[in-house]
Order: sequence, then structure tokens, then C-alpha cells
Amino acid sequence: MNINSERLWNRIHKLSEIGKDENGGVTRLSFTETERKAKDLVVTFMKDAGLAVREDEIGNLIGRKEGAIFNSQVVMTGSHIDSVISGGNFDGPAGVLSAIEALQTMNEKGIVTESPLEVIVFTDEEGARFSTGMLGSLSAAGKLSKEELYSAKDKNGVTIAEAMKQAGLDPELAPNAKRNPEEIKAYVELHIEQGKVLENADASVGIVTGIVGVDWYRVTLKGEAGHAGTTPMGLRKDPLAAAARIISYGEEMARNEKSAVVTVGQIEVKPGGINIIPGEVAFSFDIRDINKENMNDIFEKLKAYIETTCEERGIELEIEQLHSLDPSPCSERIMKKMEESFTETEVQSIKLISGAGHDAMVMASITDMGMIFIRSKDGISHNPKEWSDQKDLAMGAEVLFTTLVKLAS
Ligand code: HGY
Ligand code: MN
Ligand code: MN
Repeated sequence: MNINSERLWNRIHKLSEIGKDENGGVTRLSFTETERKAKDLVVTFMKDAGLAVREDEIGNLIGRKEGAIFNSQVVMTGSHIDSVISGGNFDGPAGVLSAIEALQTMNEKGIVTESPLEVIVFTDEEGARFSTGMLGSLSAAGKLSKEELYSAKDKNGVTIAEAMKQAGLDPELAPNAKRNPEEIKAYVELHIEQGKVLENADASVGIVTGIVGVDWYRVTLKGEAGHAGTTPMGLRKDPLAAAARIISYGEEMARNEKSAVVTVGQIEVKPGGINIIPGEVAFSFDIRDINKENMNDIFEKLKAYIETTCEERGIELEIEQLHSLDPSPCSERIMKKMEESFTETEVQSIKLISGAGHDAMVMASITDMGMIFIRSKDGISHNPKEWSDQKDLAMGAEVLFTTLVKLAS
């Protein structure tokens, strides 16, 4: 094995100390003090690895290793270190720290590839604070509208732009984070699988063939607040009762789907008194599938059901799309290099689809993209119990190292 498994494992645990919360999970939201501390720690790892470090205008952290041919296209690798609320220690950091380990190993072994290599830590992949997501990779791909920085708000009403300013960034300069696609040769991301395919196959590492599309919506239903005791059932305009039917309908529809999934992760009830019929309810829908037409078809059916239910109950409705990422196939060229790397590292090569969204799906819009998955214990993620074994992480980092050397040579 070329990479240093102990060093990588120790870095995962050092990083997991930053943002540890009372449930034993980690909460590192974008543009917060906690995230700044995590980035500062990663900067020290990048410097120890011998990389030239910079931070771009949206807060992406970049560690660069020069190649033999100056100004040739760069091979990029990385992931994120922001987390969901009370998430696990591997979702994001596994990819960032494996990437740093791979480049540090190249430097220590005196390996100079033709192309330069960059490790990138993307800002706000999860969207946990502002319900948007992929902020850093969308900026790098030139797909982030500056308006979104001034409109998306966190639960305290702070916009992304205000949060950026508090973090010492100028939102007006955010578009400068856009990368020139011609300068990029490939993007490869190592990530935990967050599912059970590798565990069921008793495999450490897998090659991702494609990433599902992800659409996020917010549904707001406005009815009439009223007295829980004196308002007859037939005279109510109860948005929460309507929401309950709509959420069950969405779940029922998804249960009959082959691969699509539909999730309601957020719901807010106003005014929220035990003895008050709610006046307003807002809830989220997360719709995913590898087939975009199917995602649209599911949304259309959901929208029709929402409209009928609200019509029958005299409820006003608003549906807002918060986020939309198309399904992204992985590059055949990169998968082939990964296959060769698997053979050299003697790991069995399992191919699988990613049910989770990643910065890689955004980078796929500007360059050839590939992903390596490592096994997740019990398929658990977005949960403090998220876990990957040291040997699986090391095996994944070794395959990443070999793949990057191939792609950059
Ligand atoms: O939502 C996702 O799939 C990813 O964790 N951002
Ligand atoms: Mn995640
Ligand atoms: Mn992730």
C-alpha cells in the first residue's frame, strides 16, 4: 500500500472533533465559526502535504500540486467538510482527506505527474443551513446565480450573502470562483456509499457508474387558524390535515416506484399551539431518481394531488423549487482507469449507482467525472452512527491515489 493509512485515519478523527455535538454526531454548517475552524485544520493538512493552498471567492479551499508540464489541464479531486445537522464523521471528510493523503503520498515518493493536481474542499455541499446546497461546486461550474446568495435564508433569516460577509467573503465577487472548463482534465471524488450495496457484496470499494438527479421543493399551505374546541370539523381550513394527506400520498406513490425515492425532511407548523387549528404549514419534498423524466412525472402527479386536496379544503398553496440537479453519468474513461487501479490494488470491482447527491454531479457539467465509494457500516449516513472501517478507507484512498496518478500522467 502506498498511502499512509494511520495518518489518514488520525486526520479523520482530528477533524471529527470540530463541530461534535451532544448526540455524538457532527454539525458544521457553512460560513460558521465551526466550519472556519475545520477549514483551518484542513489547511494545515494541505500544507503538511506540500500543497500550495488558496481559498476562492465562494470559500472553496484549494490545495495544488504542480505538474511537469506547466499550465496543462488540472486533475481535480475533493469533496466537502460541511455537514448535515447532527451528521456523521465520514460524509465529505473521507473524500477530502483521502485526496490530501493521495497527493502527499505522491510528494513523499517524488512522483511528478505531467498534469497538476488539485484537492478542492467545496463550500456548502449539504445545503443544511440555507436549504440550497452544492454552493461551492455550482460556483466553480459557473451555475450559481448571485441572486440566490441574497435570497436564500437560514432559519434566523440570515442570507447567504450576509453569512459570507460575516465569514470575511464578498458575495459580489462570488462569480470569480467560476473555473474555466478547458483548464480541467477530470474530477474524481471519493465518498462513503451511504447505502448497503458494498456491505451486501462484502466489498471495501466500488466504482460509481452514475449519480441520481435531486429535486428539492418547498410546499406552503395557508388555511385558517382557529379554536380547536369550538370549530366543527366540516368548517375547518386545516393546512396540517391537508399536508398529512399529501405527505402520505407522496410516500405511497414512491413505494410503488422501482428506483425513485420521495422524502419529506422538514415541516413547520404555525402558530403551533396544541389547542389551535394551524393557520400555515410549510414542508419540503426531496425527489430523486436516475431517470429525470420519471422525476418530473412524480412531481406532476404530486402537484396535481396537492392542487385537488387544497381545492377541496379551501387551502391556498404555494410550491417553490429550491434546488434541481440532473442525473449525471460517470465518465467511461475515468471508470476504465479505476478498473485498472482496482486490478493493481487487487480489490474486487463492484459497480453501483449513487442514491446520494454529490459535488461530482455538478462537476460533471464541466469536465469528465468519476466517483469511488467506500463501504458504509449498515448503510447508515446523515446520522451520528455513520461509520467506515479504517481498512476500507485506506483501500479507497489507495485506489484514488493510483487513479489520480494514471489520470495526471
Ligand atoms: O443530499 C444528498 O444526497 C447529499 O448528502 N448532499
Ligand atoms: Mn451528505
Ligand atoms: Mn456528502
